[in-house]
Amino acid sequence: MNIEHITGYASKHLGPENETFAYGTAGFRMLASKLDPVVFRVGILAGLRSKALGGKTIGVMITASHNPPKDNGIKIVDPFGEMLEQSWEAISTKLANSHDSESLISTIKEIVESQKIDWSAPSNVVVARDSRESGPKLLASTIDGLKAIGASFKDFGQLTTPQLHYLTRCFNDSSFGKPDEEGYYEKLILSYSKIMELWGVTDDISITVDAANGIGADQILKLQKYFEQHVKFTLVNGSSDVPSALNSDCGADFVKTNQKLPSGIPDFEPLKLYSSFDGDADRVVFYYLNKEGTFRLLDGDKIATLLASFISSLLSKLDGKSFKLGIVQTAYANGSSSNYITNVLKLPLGVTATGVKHLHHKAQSYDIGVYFEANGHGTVLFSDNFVEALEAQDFTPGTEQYKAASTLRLLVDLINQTVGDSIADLLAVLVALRLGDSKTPEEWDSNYTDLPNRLLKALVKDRNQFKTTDAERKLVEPVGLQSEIDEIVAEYPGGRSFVRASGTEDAVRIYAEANTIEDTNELASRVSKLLE
Ligand code: NG1
Ligand code: ZN
Repeated sequence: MNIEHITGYASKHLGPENETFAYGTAGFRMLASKLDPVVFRVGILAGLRSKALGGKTIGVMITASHNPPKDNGIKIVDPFGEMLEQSWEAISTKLANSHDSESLISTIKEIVESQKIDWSAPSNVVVARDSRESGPKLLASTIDGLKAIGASFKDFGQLTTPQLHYLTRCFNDSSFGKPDEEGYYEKLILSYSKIMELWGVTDDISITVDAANGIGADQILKLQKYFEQHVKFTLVNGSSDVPSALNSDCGADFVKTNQKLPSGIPDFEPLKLYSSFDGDADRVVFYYLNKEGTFRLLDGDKIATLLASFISSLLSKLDGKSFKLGIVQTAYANGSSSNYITNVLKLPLGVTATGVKHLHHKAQSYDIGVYFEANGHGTVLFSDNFVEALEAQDFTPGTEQYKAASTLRLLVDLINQTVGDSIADLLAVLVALRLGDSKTPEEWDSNYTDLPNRLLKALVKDRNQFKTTDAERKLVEPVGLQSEIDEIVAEYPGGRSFVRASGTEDAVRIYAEANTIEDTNELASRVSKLLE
C-alpha cells in the first residue's frame, strides 16, 4: 500500500468535519455539492471490494434517479449485477465518514485486515453516470479514488443504471452477454424479435416514452435503430441536455406521485398506451385516458400482475412440469393488487421492506420471482434450475408446449436479470400485452381497481427515531405511535396506513389507503398530524 500516493489524492477530497453520511436504500444520495469527498471514498471502496473478491469486476453508478437536478448519488454494484452485499454497506459508511487523510488511511487498513484483502490482488471497476450536470466532476473524483489505490477501471460515460448493472455482470459472466453498450441492445432485440417470430407477429407496435429528460432519452434513440421494424418509439421529454428539465413535471415518479399526465405530451389520444421512465431509467409506469377522458395509471403493481399472469399462462402449457411462480411486493403495493394476486391469480405473495435488494433477495426464493415496487421499479427473476429445465425441454417444434417453453426461455434474456430496467420492462410489457389475455390498456386495467391511496412526506427532527417491524408496516418506535395510528385506521372501512423513515430523503413517509378518496385523504392527513 502506497500511503503517500493515497494521501496525495485524499488531500484534494477532504471531507467536512461535521457531516455524517450513510449508505442508504440506493447508496449515498444528497445535494451534489456535498458529494465530492463521498464519491472519492466510494472509488476507493469499489477498488477494495474488487480486490476482496480476487479481482472480480465491480460497478459504480453515479445517479440520483428520480430526485431533483441539484441532487446526485453514487452506488456500488456487485459482480453479478446485484446491489452491494449488505455487510459492505456499513464498511462504506465507515469509509465515507473517514474525513481526514489520517482516518482514511486507518479505515482502509482496517478494511484490508478485516476482509483479509491481498493488496497485490487485481482490482477492476466499471463506472458510468446519468445525464446530470454534476456527473462529470463527480466521476472525475470517483476516478481519483480508484487511481489512489491503483485500481484498473473502464469509464462507460453516460448509461442508464440497469445498463451499468448489465455490464458489470457481463464482465464477470461472459454467458450473460457482450460487455458493451451494443451487446445490451443486441440481447434485447434478439430475444424480442425471436418471441414475436415464434408467435407469427409481424405488425409494428407503437409506444410513447416520456424519458423524464434523462439518460433514457438518449438510449431510446439508440434502441430505435435496433427496433426499427418491431417497435415505433415516440420520444417525449427527451431533453437530456437540459439539466434543469430532469424529472421536472415529467417522468415515472411525477406521474405516480401526482397520479396525472406528465407535461410535454402534445396530443394525448384516448385508449392509447403511454409510458414514463425515471431519470436513470430503472423505473417505468404506464397510463392511458379512458373513454370518459379520465387518467388511468398502470403502475408497478399492475405491471407485476400483468407479467405474472402472462408467465403463469405459459407455465400452464408445460404439462407435466411444475414450477413455483411467486410475486414480491412492499407495503406500498395497493391493497387491491395484493388481493388480486392471492385470490384471483392464486399465486404466493411475499412482502419485504422497501428497497430493491430486499425484493430481489426474496424473489430468488421462487423458480420465477416477479418483483415490483408500486413506483415501477422491478423485474422478473428466473432461477438457474428453471432455465436449465427449459433448456433441456424436448417438446416438438410447432406445438403449444414448444412455443410456451421457448417464449419463457427468451423472456429470461429479454427481462434484465440484474435489476429493474425501464427499457427491458417496457418491452416485456409490450410482449405480454400482444400475446397474453389482456390486449388493451383498458383490459389490463380492468383486472382489478386500485384502492384510493395517498403518499405524504413529513419533515421531522430525527427520522432515525422511526423504527419499524413486519416489513415496515408497523412502528416499534417512537413508542406508542403505532397504537395511535391503529386507532385512527380502525375508523375507515378498507383503511390501511403506515409510517416509515425514507432511506433516500431526510423525511418520514406516510402511506394511506381506504375505500373512498375522501376517507383516504382524511386518513392520510390525520396520521400526518400525529407527526407534528
Ligand atoms: P425511500 O426513500 O426509502 O422511501 C424510495 C422509494 C423506494 C425505492 C427507493 C430507491 C417509495 C415510497 N420509496 O425509497 O421504493 O425506489 O426510493 O430509489 O417509492
Ligand atoms: Zn431510478
